[in-house]
Amino acid sequence: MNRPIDPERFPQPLQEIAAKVKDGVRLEPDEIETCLTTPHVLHLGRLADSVRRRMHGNVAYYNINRHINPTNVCVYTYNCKFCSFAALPGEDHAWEMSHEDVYEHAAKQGGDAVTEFHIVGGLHPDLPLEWYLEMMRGLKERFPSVHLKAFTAIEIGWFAQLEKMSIEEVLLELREAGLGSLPGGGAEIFHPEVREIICDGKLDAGEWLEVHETAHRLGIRSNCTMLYGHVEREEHKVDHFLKLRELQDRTGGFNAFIPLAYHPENNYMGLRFHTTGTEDLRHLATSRLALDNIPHIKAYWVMISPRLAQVALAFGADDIDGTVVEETIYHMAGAETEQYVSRAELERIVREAGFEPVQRDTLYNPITRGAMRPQPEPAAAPA
Ligand code: V47
Repeated sequence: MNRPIDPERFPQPLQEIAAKVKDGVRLEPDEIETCLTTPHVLHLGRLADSVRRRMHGNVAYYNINRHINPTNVCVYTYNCKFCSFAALPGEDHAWEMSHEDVYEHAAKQGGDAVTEFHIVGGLHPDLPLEWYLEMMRGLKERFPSVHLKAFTAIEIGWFAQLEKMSIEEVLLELREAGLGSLPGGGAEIFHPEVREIICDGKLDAGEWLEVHETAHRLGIRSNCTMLYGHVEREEHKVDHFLKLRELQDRTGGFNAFIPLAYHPENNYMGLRFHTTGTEDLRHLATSRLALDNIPHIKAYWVMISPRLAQVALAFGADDIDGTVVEETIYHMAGAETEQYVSRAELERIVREAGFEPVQRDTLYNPITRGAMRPQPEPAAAPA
């Protein structure tokens, strides 16, 4: 049930924001900053929940997916200080799958009917674009109905650089080989003050946004992310939200936003703290309020645990990602969550939190098992 908001019942710093949320008015930068810093997390959650219910009612989405990381060899191993996944060629923890390894990995799904392969990897210095095209064609041949959500903007930029091609040419070749959509990784924090510290030399904000804008123009949908909980300040995150919101106003091509909580183990950042539960909930709720034009906010259970993902459904999130099966990026960075959660368990988690689980495909079409279920209207961009 979506109870009406009464702004007067909110603590002072949130009253004007509550009035705007009630009327569906877009938040200004200073108001987004207030959301990011408020100690009144439950009140903030209440506001995010009212927006989430307006957009999606009582539905919470999940999918049956499988992560595949063909290689972790990456030329940016020393640039991306926060990354615990990457390795230089020849290092003990470096791996490179063959095409056959990828297909074998893809087939190890267990009993569930997978609808998505989420494929990302390092920037390998010796694997040409053709290697990836062949891999995609091979996957499509073996698993024709599975959506390939593959390659972050950073990988797309790397293919373009390696092959001396434009971003558009790379995307067209990948689409021809079976690419369905782009995942949201690699965005980190757009602001150059932060990028210089955590990922100097990597694709900058303009280039990341250009990859996604080009994809959207070609009709390829994508997700977007923000990595928080390290050296960034509030104004950097506000800037990040505004850049995503502005691109979405122009293209409408983002499906989901995923706030990513920094994990500190096994990397060169020199930070020791994990984010806290309230910090995670505040970022999820702020995302729902700030990104009024992005339809879905994902609480990625691998990162914040299935327990907190349940709570997140009442703090603005409407999606908990999927079965995942085998995750490396967060587990190499110290995540203590499971590698796999079954469909039955995802549904139990959602139901127990008071929401209605709906299995979706990558593009958020409900997967009907039995009666047809209508897709909720996407949120209209505010006037
Ligand atoms: O780009 C890397 C982040 C991202 C760490 O699109 C780290 O549906 C925290 O983008 N601590 C990859 N974060 C994951 C990602 C993603 C995940 C789930 C769903 C989707 C989607 C996308 O993970 C990287 C980087 O931003 N990351 N290292 C770390 N130590």
